[in-house]
Amino acid sequence: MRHLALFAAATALPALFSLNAAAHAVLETPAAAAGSYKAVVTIPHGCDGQATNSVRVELPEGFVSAKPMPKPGWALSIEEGAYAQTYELHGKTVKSGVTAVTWSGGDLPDGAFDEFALRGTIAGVEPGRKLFFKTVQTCADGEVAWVELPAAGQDAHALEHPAPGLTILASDTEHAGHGAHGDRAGMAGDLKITGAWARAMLPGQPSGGGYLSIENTGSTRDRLLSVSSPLAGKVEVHTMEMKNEVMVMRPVEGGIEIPAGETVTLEPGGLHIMFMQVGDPFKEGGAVPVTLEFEKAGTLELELPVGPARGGMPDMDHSGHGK
Ligand SMILES: [Cu+2]
Repeated sequence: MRHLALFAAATALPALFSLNAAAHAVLETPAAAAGSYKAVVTIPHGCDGQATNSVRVELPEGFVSAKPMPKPGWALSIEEGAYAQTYELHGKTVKSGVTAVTWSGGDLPDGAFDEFALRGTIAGVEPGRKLFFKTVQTCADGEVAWVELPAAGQDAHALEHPAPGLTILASDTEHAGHGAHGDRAGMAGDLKITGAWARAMLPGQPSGGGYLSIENTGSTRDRLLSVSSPLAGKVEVHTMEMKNEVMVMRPVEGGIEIPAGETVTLEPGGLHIMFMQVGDPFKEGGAVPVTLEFEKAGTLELELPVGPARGGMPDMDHSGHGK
């Protein structure tokens, strides 16, 4: 009965996603600007029905000073080496670091998915370029190698086993728009907006996601009251949670609090901006103008560059992962 009630309630919401098996290994956040980045590789299924026992992720040049996240039940091994380039990070010269990470000895059933995470810094990569995290999962009798790279001009979706890709966005000062309150791009009062992007939508898809971080550099709390865009009939801020293996999104009531001195991040799999009643699906490489309205800082207009459609939680790309 609880089940029925949940489904009845859920269908009344703007969107509902079931946890079906996704076809590809992807990065949870498939677009980011230079700076700190958490690479979360999602392994969507096993090898031909077999459980996955190890996962090796090769780190691309340009993702430096990386540290893997240990996983209970999995042994961690790290490969280190020299980078092709030398990086200046926080006043230090960085020439080498982790180049690959393997989580092994685990048991991830074919019918389940899991995430393998690393934190590092994106450096020395031009906006618009893509970094690829080649990933190989090994099972008892075989492996699945997510290592194919698209040729120039080729659609990565045409590949059978594409390597998880990360699109590098222009840094925020370059793409953020004009603050109504100040002369610094991406600033509204004490609030600083970074890492803003929107996900490309597929033809016929009526709604899409937007993501950004809001840092409150001031000493009083603020609140994001609303988001609007001329490209969407309706825009809401959503939370996302798992209920009985069903991903349910619901609008946040009363806005989002931005506590003093803290950063609130809207990202795939969590809080996000939901653009609804979108006439023309957002296309990768485009931009979505938005107006953020804050309780204290007032309004801020900025443009969200449109990143790739794929990536994110395997069930949340709104596409069903058809080929
Ligand atoms: Cu949503």
